[in-house]
Amino acid sequence: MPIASPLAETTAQRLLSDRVRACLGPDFVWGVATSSYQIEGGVGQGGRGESIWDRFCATPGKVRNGDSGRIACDHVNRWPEDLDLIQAGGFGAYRFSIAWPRVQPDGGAGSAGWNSEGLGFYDRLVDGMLERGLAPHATLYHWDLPQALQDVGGWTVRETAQRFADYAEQMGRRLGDRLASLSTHNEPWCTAILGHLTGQFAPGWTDEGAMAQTSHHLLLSHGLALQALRAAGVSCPLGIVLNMSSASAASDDPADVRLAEREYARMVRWFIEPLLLGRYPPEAEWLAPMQREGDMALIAQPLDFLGVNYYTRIWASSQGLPAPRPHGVTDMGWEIYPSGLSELLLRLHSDYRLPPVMITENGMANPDSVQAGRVPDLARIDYLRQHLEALADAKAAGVDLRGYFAWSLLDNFEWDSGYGKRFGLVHVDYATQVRTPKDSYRWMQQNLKQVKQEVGTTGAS
Ligand code: IFM
Repeated sequence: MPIASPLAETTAQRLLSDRVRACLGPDFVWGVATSSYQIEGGVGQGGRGESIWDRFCATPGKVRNGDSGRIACDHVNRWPEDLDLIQAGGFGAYRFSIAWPRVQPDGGAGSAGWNSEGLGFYDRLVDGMLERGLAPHATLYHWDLPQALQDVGGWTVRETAQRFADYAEQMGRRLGDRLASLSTHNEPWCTAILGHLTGQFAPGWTDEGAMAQTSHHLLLSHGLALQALRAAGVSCPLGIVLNMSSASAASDDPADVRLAEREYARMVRWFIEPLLLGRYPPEAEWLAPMQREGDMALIAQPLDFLGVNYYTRIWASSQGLPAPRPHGVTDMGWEIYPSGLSELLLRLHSDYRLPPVMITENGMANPDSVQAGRVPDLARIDYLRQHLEALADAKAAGVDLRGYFAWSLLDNFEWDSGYGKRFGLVHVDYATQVRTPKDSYRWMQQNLKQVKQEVGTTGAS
């Protein structure tokens, strides 16, 4: 699909600097990311089972406007057009997720078995990427648990971890030889905290014990899945995606410093230390999930890569003082804090022996609209540019950074915010499903064109 690049000159002048391009090329993976429930639609069709998000959305008061993923971006039907957009943007990779209830409608809780229509959809999607020269990076769980598993306890019961490993193995056998990477979970923090403590996300629980048990079972399911995938001979790189933030204390006051460390332990260390060190951080012993002997060793399977999703920082003020926010906030109300990305990566790099890292999500919500055929989302261009600069800083300082995926390819269903927040590089008119590339898409397209030309002239592969 030909997509012209009429970028305004002012915007074009703000392309990535030579330093950043040099640092993030030539083998760097440039991609865009989405997730199944947020874009696919096709709910209740093609043998797909019910997911916890279908149920949550149907519960009055849970999602803004009563929105749901029933149609979303109609990606189940429009995927060829969406892959064309990724290719035309100059990206080399696509991070997507598999809807568990589409391929195994009851998650293994009953006798439904595997859904050939759902499996066929992902076969075609992956082949479609390969035909367009896009590297497929799949995630197995981006929050759409089969409702049938929720009905028997969901992530609070240990059995679900084994169900997940069975599902992982099946998908690995089916797609593994065509994937560039396979991640088990996306942002287990969100499933545990937002799904089981604050109730903001499906399944909408507000129970601290359930939250702790869920986080343990998510990690356990990751370890069991990696074991099963490797035993089945799946050879693509295997990893997990964590959402992480740097933490800033509002002042040198020990109370602020302690608070920053506590929040960082709860968000970052609680998940990464079981994975990399085989134990929970002692500072977070307030959470005491039930575990069995050997669980921690199971969780700490070798990782081929770590996916990091970064959006904003943690601001810690024991006095409740607001963050200064010199770069402003996004439409989600999240502070824009680009240097937090390099601060986070450098801290991880100094605290642990990290596997290769990919930034698997980064982006912003902006109140975008189509104006005379264009979407002038200059704020997003600034956001991307500043975060890519921070990324180059971290890479230059020694972090083994392999790739960057912008969140998101398309405007999509933003969970409890429904369709009220737009994260896409491409605008979606939900009434007509018309896709309009935003200026940020064209900006990325120009940068990637330049990166490719430079690679061509240096002869790098
Ligand atoms: O839309 C979400 C995505 O599903 C997970 N990471 C954060 C994004 C923005 O909120």
